[in-house]
Amino acid sequence: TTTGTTAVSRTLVLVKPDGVRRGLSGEILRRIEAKGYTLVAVELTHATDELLAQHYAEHEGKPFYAPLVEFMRSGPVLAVVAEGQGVIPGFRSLAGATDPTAAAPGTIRGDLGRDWGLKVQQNLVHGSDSEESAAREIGLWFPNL
Ligand code: RTP
Ligand code: MG
Repeated sequence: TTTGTTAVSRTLVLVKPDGVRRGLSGEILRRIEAKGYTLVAVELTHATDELLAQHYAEHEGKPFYAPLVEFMRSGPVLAVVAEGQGVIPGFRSLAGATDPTAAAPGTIRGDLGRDWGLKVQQNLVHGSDSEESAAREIGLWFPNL
């Protein structure tokens, strides 16, 4: 089991522009807090091309890269650092599968995500996928933390 002795860590969560536009920022923060994670930093920000290029460097060259960056530039995002035991995989469990139609009920994307008529990139949230990604992404979005 991963409970009990799991180290406290931090993850970067983004409420993407669709989530902010639809007024779901509070609901998403509520789910993070209700799980027992602590909010360390929260900032509403309009991401620059430069920041997004760094954030999504692993996806550069993929067919969905350009539409993804364009979508992420379409409005403000809520950048969040959340802390807790096992928060990196834990938040990914809360978020659910990348595709909102496949995401299980009970998850953020499963309960709230709408992908009909939309592209799969409009899936409400981002969550860091490893300790290395979390450290790198927190440094990009919160250089003063
Ligand atoms: P995230 O990074 O946003 O937490 O999501 P993820 O790990 O589940 O997905 P990832 O594979 O890292 O992809 C990053 C984001 O790119 C968009 N995407 N579009 N086939 C497609 O059109 C496609 N595949 C991925 C999604 O917004 C995904 O969250
Ligand atoms: Mg990812």
